[in-house]
Amino acid sequence: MLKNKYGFFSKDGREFVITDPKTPRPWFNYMWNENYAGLISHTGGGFSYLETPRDNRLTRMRYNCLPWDRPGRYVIVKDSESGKYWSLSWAPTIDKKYDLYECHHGQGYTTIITEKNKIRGEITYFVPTDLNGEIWKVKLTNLSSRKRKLEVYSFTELLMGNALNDIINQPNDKHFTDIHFNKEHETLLCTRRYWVLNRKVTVAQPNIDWRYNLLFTTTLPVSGFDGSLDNFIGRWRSEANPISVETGKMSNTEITAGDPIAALQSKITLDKKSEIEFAVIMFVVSKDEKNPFKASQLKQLKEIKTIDKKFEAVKKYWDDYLNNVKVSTPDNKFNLMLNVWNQYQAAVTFDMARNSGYYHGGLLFGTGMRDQFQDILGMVIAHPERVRKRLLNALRFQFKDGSTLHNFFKITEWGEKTNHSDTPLWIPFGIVEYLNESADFSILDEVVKFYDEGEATVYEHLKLAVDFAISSCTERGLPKIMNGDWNDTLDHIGPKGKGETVWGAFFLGYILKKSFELLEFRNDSETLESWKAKYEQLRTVINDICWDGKWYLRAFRDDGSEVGSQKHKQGKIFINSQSWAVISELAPKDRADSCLQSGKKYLLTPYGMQIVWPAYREIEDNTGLISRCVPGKKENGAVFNHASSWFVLASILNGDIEFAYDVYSRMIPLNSSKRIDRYEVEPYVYAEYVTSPEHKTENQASHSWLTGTAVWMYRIALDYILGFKTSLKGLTIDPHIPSSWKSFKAERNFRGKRIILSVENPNGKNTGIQSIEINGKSVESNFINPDDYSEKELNVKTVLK
Ligand code: IFM
Repeated sequence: MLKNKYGFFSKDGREFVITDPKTPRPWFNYMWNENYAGLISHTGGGFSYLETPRDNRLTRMRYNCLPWDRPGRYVIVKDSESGKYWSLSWAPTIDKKYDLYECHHGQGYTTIITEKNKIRGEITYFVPTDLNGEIWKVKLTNLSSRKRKLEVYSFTELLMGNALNDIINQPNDKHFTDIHFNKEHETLLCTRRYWVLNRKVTVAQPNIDWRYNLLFTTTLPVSGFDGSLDNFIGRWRSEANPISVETGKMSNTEITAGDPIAALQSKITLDKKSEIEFAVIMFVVSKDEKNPFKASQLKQLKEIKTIDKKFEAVKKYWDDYLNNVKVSTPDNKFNLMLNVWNQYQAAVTFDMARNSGYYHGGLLFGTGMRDQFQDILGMVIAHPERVRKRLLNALRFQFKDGSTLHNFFKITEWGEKTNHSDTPLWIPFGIVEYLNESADFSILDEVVKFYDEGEATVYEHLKLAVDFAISSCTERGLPKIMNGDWNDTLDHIGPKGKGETVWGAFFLGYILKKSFELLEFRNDSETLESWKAKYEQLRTVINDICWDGKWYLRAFRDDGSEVGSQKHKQGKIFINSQSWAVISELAPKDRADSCLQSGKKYLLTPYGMQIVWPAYREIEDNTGLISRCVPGKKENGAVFNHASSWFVLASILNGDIEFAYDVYSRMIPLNSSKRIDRYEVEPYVYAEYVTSPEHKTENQASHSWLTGTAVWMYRIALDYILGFKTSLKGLTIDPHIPSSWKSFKAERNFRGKRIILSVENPNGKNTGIQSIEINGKSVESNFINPDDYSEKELNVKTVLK
């Protein structure tokens, strides 16, 4: 069984079950559909929002105060006879000892099971596929042999509007709240009479309405309610001991001002050994709906069978999603990640970007353009139609000169132009990957408006992005770094506009090369010729001036001084220049060998590859934030998993497959988190970084869930290790596996077909196909064009030589 001291993976891998609530940090999960989303911790913490966590936050979560992971979505049960009360999610009444505590984080739902005072509680939180809201389905079982009188308190602290404004202007913000109890429907109807949709922090107050009503209800008969946080909790108390729960008396306050809470009380009696099922439902409807109760078909929604159906639909959605890829290799942990958690995390990053998590408060970033065009890599296999929509939407944030906003916010459609040099180049990356998967070339002729003025086809948007990057090179032909590149913290290398990025040169080369197949397909020979020439020019300039003897430099400052050289005291070697030298195919073989060898020598840690070595210990104003960050963490020398995954890819491409797999395996969360009290964060998903040996908190991880690592680890495994390499024309089967694997099987959907691959490796090889058979017939090439086959399933059998 795959486990650690706080929990284990269920047998089918679909759940991580936490058995001790006192985890080192709150361990989160997500529940969401295309519009409505929430994060949910193993103690019921987390917040919900509609469309965007900054401008349309529905419930509160406090980031900068103790106790952490508060507030949340709580159901407190009270024994009316003894007066004892406890939470069905352990928090907020955490001082109580439970006979059983289990939190099951699954895909799109979290179930917390507790036993306390001879009452078993099972609470399942989920967001239905077809509701702008969430459901907390509860089952209570009386385990005792006497009748029990219980009170049930369901509550969540509301925000309803702009979460940034809630932090900076709450004392004024609270004069616009409205919460009323509708007796007929036993439902709290909650709203706010204004909405701050400012693009930045400003004293200007817009004169507009929050467009929604939020409904909070339960399927149980309601015996009391509260819309006032102050009255429900009471003076000098907290969620852990609300006065209303303690006294059993709800104040039935409807508010027209004040801090809002949605709290309902119900009273139930449970015969001995009997059980009851009920649900708490929270959702939003547009104020355009004159009768929100009718619009939401509340009556039907409140039926348990409707709720069960909605939960089944969530489960089916995830069964279908995960079914797109199935693997069975000799490495259980690899299988578990690929079959469930890595695929799932890729779906989370697709929808949450870097914008809503325990480590991403949802106030600052919105959706990053660079992140967005990578985050499609997972979802594109399961739902290319969603990716199509996403690409078309994101392209609206490009300018007519080919440059882009760096990030954008939904609803306000505002973002910042930060002039990071790499950002526009992720546009072609995402479009080509979409085409590789879907072969939907029609997208190229869609017309999309620019953020400033005018419009162009998707194909033109793509070319403009590349041409903008080419035109942003210095006289000697390297890309200007401008305000940074993929590494956000190399942000003061070129303030005068002369500094150059060596990684950016490799990346530009990679994007050019990646586009050649498309240019050929479009018969765009003029562009092809000029981009090929640029690619060759990059090869020359990079190899003339960016080689440091044993590895490639990272950048040149405005004054021409180097970054990332063996001459330096700190920041001698940066990972990305080495890995992308290989990925871009711009390094000659001897240099590819040497730079990867150097990476291996200086950057390898027990948890993966560190991003730079040695970490900066002295501040370098002319390098950037990297040198102000503590050594060993974040971009300053951590095992930055996203970058580490690229080193794995480079090692595969350069033929060092045993090493590549070794690093891949070190990075798998269950391996890097072996010392879980040190590692701290969720062991079922990748974290952005793991502290390297350069800091005394070595192995502590942070920023779990929302990282580009998710899609890259997924696709490196699928495309390169298992060997399903997609291209515009089809699929090439080319595995790169550890020699210890005697065989493996893997399946993936591709352009309407199921490709079922089984690989035998009798001679303990890493790669190289000896023979290949498709549906019983031997074939010459390992390239598959699915259109050549009428069958739905392609059984591909191969042997490594
Ligand atoms: O590349 C960035 C990413 O866009 C956001 N997280 C940090 C990365 C490295 O700086």
